Amino acid sequence: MNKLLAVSATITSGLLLMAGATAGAAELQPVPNITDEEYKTAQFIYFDRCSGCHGALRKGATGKNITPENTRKKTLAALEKILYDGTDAGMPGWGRDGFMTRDETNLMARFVQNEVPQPPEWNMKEMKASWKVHVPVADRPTEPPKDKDWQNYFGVVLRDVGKIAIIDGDSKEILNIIDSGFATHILRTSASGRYMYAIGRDGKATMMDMWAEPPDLVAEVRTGIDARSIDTSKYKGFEDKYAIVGDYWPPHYVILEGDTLKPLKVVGTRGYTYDTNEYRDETRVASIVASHNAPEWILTLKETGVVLLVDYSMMDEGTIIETKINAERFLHDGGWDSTKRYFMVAANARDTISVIDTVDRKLVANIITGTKPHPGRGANWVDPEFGNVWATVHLGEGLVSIISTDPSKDYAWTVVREWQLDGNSLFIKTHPNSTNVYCDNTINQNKSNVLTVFDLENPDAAPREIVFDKKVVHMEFNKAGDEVWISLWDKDGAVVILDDKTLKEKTRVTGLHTPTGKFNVYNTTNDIY
Ligand code: DHE
Repeated sequence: MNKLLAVSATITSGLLLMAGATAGAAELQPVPNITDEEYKTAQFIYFDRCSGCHGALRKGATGKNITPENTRKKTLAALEKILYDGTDAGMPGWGRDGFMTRDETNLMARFVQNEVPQPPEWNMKEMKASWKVHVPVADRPTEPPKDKDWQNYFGVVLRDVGKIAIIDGDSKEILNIIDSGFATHILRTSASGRYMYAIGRDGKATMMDMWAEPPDLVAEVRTGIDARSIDTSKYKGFEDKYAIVGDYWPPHYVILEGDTLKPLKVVGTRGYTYDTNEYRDETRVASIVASHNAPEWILTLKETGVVLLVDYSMMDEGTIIETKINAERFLHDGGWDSTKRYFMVAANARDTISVIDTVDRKLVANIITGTKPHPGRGANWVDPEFGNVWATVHLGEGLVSIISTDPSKDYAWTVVREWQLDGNSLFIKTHPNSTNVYCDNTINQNKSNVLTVFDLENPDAAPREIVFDKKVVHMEFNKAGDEVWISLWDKDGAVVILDDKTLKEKTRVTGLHTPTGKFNVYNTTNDIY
C-alpha cells in the first residue's frame, strides 16, 4: 500500500465513525486467520487511516469502539462492506473512494476482529536518541533578513510528502521546502515568530529558523509515535524558551528546549474521565494553546474531557504545576476568543463547545452547537447586532454556529446566530481587517471544490461561492489581512491567493504536493484568526 496518503483519505482517518453494520450476528464470530505479514501491513493501515478516530486501543472517541468484542458481533462480510462503502454516520468509504482495494478492506475487517496490539511506549531514552540539532544556536543568524518581511512568511504543510514549504507572503516565492514528520499535521511559531515548529503524525517535531536565508531546519526530535499538536511558551519573560508537544500515543506531553528541541520533561496524561471516573489508558492530548496572560499552556485531554492548565514558570527546576478543569468529552480542536482570555474548544463527539476562562481558571459554559463542531482555531469578529463573537463549522452538518463571547451581555456564551452551509465543513477563517468569513466544504462530496464566503456586515445575506478546479481545504490570511490563501488539495496542488476585498484570484503558487494547513508567521504568533 502506498504510504503517502492520497488526499481526502486523511480527513478520513479522523473524521469518521465505524457505524452499525448491516448484518448483525447474535453470537461472536470466530477470530479470522491473519498471517504475521498481513498483521504488520494492517497495523500500518490502521495507524494511517483509523486510529485518529477509533484510538490506538480501538476503544473509540470520535469513532466507535471497535474492539473484537464489538467487531466480532458482525460478520466479516458486514465489516468489509462498512470499510468499502462507508456509512451515513461519517465512516469514509475507503474502497469506494479508491484508497483501499477489496483485498485491503478484507484484511482490515479481519484485523479488527483480531486482538488489539499494544502499541509500544516511547520514553526519554528514545526521545534523546532521536534528537538532532542541525544548526547549533551559535551558528544561527543574529538578526533577521534585512530585505524581506519575514513575519509575512507562510509555512505550508505538504501533507502527503511530510514537508513544509516556506513561502514569502510578499513575493510569493517558495523560499525553501523542508523535511518534517510523517503526514505533518500543524505548524506553530515561537513568541518572537522567529522559529516555526511542525508536528508529524509520527510524533516527530521539527523546528525551522525564519531568520536563516533561506529559512531552514535547525532541530528535530521524535516525542512519541503518534501526535497532533505543538506550541511554545508565549508569556513575557519566557519568549522562545520552551516548546511543548502533545502526543496521541503514548498519551503524554513533552516539554522541549525552545531553541534546540532538547527534550526536558515528559508528563503522562492517562487518567479518569471527568464525569464517570473511569480509567482511560489512552488519554490523548488533542489541542494546545499558549496563554499570553500567564506562563501556561492549555491542553485538552480527549478521552477524559479534562482541560489541563500547565504552568511552566518553575520549569528551570524541572517542576510544572497542573490545574485540571472538567469540560466535556471528546475534546478536539479550538482557539482563543478575541481577548485571548477564553479558550473555546470542541468536544465534538458531544456536539459541544466548551469555554474555559484561563484567568479565573474555570469552565464558563458547555454550549451545544451542532453535529460535531470542528473549529480549527475558530474565527473571531464583531457582529453588527451581537458584538464580539467566535464561530465554528461542523463535521456532521452544514452549519456555522456563532457564539457571543462578550461576558457583559446576558446572551454571552450562547449561539446568537446560525448560518447554513450545503454540507459538512472542516475550517472557518476571518481576520480583524476583513469583512468576509470563509468556510471550506472539503468533506462535502458534492461541493468539496467550493469556498463559501459570508459577509459579516450583512449577516442575513446569502453567502457567495467561489468554485475551484480542485478540492479546497483550510484558509489563512497574510499579515496585512488583505489576502486569503487557500489550498487546492491534490498531489499536483497549489495555494491560491485571493484579494479579500474583491474575492478575485491575485495569483497562485503551483507545484505543491498536497498543500494543507497554512500558517502566516505574524498571525500564528499573535493568534489572529
Ligand atoms: Fe487535524 C488541527 C486532530 C484529521 C488538518 N487536528 C487539529 C488539532 C487536532 C487534530 C487535535 C488541533 C491541534 C492544535 O491546535 O493544537 N485531525 C486530528 C485528528 O485526530 C483527525 C480527526 C484524524 C487523524 O487521524 O489525524 C484529524 N486534520 C485531519 C485531517 O484529515 C486534515 C484535514 C488533514 C491532515 O492533516 O491530515 C487535518 N488539523 C488539520 C489542520 C489543523 C488541524 C490544518 C490546524 C488548523 C488551524 O488552523 O490551526
